This record gives sequence, structure tokens and C-alpha cells, in this order.
Amino acid sequence: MISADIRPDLEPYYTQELDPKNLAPLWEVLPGIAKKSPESACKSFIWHYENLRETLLKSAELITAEEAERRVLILENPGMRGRFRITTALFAGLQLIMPGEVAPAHRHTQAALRFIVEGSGAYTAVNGERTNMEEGDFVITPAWTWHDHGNESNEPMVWMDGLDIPIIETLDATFAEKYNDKYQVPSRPEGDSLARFGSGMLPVDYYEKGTVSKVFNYPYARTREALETMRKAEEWDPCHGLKLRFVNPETGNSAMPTIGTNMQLLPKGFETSSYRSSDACVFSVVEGSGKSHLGNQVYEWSKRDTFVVPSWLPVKHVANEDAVLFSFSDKPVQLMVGVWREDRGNL
Ligand code: GTQ
Repeated sequence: MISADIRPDLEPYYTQELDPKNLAPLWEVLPGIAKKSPESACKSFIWHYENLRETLLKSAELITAEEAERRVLILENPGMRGRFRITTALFAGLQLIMPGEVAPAHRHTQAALRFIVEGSGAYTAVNGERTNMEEGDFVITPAWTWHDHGNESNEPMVWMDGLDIPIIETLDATFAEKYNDKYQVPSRPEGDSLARFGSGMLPVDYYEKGTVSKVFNYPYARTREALETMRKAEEWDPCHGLKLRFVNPETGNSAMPTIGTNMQLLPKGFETSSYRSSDACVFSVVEGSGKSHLGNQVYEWSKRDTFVVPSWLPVKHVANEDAVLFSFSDKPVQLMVGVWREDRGNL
């Protein structure tokens, strides 16, 4: 910034001529725009599940899912409090649905993922098809699809929501509406989408390349089995262990256009090499325990914890026992725009 001490003569031009005309001098702000590397308000942080579970369950005594519409505790990045986001571009929260409750049907232009953290037997319905959800399942509700959630089991159910709310807000493309009923009456049998689109096959004469996956539940049983089978080859990536990304089977692109999701296996004792990338990343611990060095901080984690890694911060994971990590980020957007970068150290 050009200091008023150095160029006091510019001041009258700024205040008397530019400001009243809604004009501003770029040269005063350019260093903050063209930065050498990302300088984000986003901070690293971990939410230990055991510290928040009671607090989350208490919300059910205070407000019903129906009254809340979505009973979610937002995971707010400590560097961006009040801005309801976990990274600069993405929202995350923990949603609770108690036995017998319904989170009423609605749709919006923001796309959502659900990653099941605790419980089993609740469902999400997307465009008339229900899917039963189990721990570790990755479920999507694409932009502008009707969706409602219900819990017909006897236990509370908790999942992590990941949404592209800040991206859609930046684009000023937010639309939403409520369904004319509390929930959608199923119009397709359960498992229909997965059978048609998620079995390594597609319906004959179906050649669409949609922007979003028609598979809307990627069951953990399948994901876990894939990782377990792959491990026999013992080809561990130094930075990622074994890491797979969830894809839209029509294209091989990410399941949703704005949010990329992954599942990775780190075997007991594995230490990853230092890695960083330009996509800030949210991790949910599915199995096992370990710790992650995020910059110069160390976070110990175990099952059901959530942690966030800001853009371009070096990461190293250490697994104390076999560990499985789910993660999501805005990487697909960065790839589409051509700005995504990674740094694999000296590898
Ligand atoms: O389940 O539809 O965490 O609309 C935030 C907004 C979840 C949902 C959130 C939503 C939903």
C-alpha cells in the first residue's frame, strides 16, 4: 500500500474525486490481490466428536428437526467465525435426526454431501428414491434435487453435511423452495440408482455425460472392500497411502461438480510424506486413530473426529493403527478453472 506519508498529495484525489464516484485505486490494493501464495483466514482445527456429541444431542431437547428444518450444528472455522463455513469455499455441519423425526423436503441450488458419522437406519430421499444410510456411507443431494431425511430406527443418527454454500453465494445463484408436503412419497425402489449407474455398467443406449452423478449413495461396505483388496498390492503412495476418489460413473469426474470427495487407507505405523495442495480439505475419521501435523500444529484424532486443513498448509499424517479417512474439498472447481496446485515435497 502506498502510504499517505509517502504520497500525501494523492489523498485529495482519493477522497474528493474517486470516492464519490464509487471508484478506487487498484495500486493501493494490488499487493493483497496478487499474492505470492494463498494467505487465507482459514485456520487448521479439529472437532473431537467425544467433546461435542452431548452438545449435539442436547439440541434435540431444544428444537425438533421439523421446527429447525435442518437441525445442524455448523462447524465454523475459528478463523472465520460468523461466516458459517469450514473453509473459505465450503460449509460443513453435523446434522442430527432422532428416531421418528423427519427433516422436511426442500430443494436448493446449493449441493450437499452427507457423510454418515454415527448410527444406521435413517434415510435420505433424493428425487423420490430413498436410501438407507450406514456409517461411512457417502451420500449426495445434487443441486436443485428434492430431498428429505427421516429416521425410522431406534437410535439417533448423525452425519456430516458438506455444502458448496459459499461458492453459490459468491455467484449470487441461490434459489430454494419447499416441497408441498413434509416428505416425498417414494416413486422408485430403494437401490435403483445404484443398480443402474453404480455397478460398473450403464443402461444400454445411455451416453449422457452429466455434471453430477446419478449414484447418490456410495455405500461404505463397497468402498472399504475396494481399499482392502487394493492393499494386497502394497503400492502405497508416500503422500496419500491408498486413496480413491468418488466419481460420477458417466464421466470419471467428481461425483458433484463443486465438491470432490475421497476415501483413504493408512496402514498401522504409516507416516505420510509432507504434502500440500491449493484445495483446503475437510477430513472425517472413519476408522482408527493417529495424528496429523498441520503446519507446526499436531492434532491427535480418532474415529468420528473432523479436522480441517487450510489451502497450501503442509500436511503429514501418522496412523497409530489402520486408519480410514474420508475427505472433501473444492478441488474439482480449482481443476475446472485451471488453478489447482500440489506440492509433493521432493518426491
Ligand atoms: O440437509 O438440506 O447442513 O439445506 C445445510 C442446509 C443441510 C439439508 C445443511 C441444508 C441441509
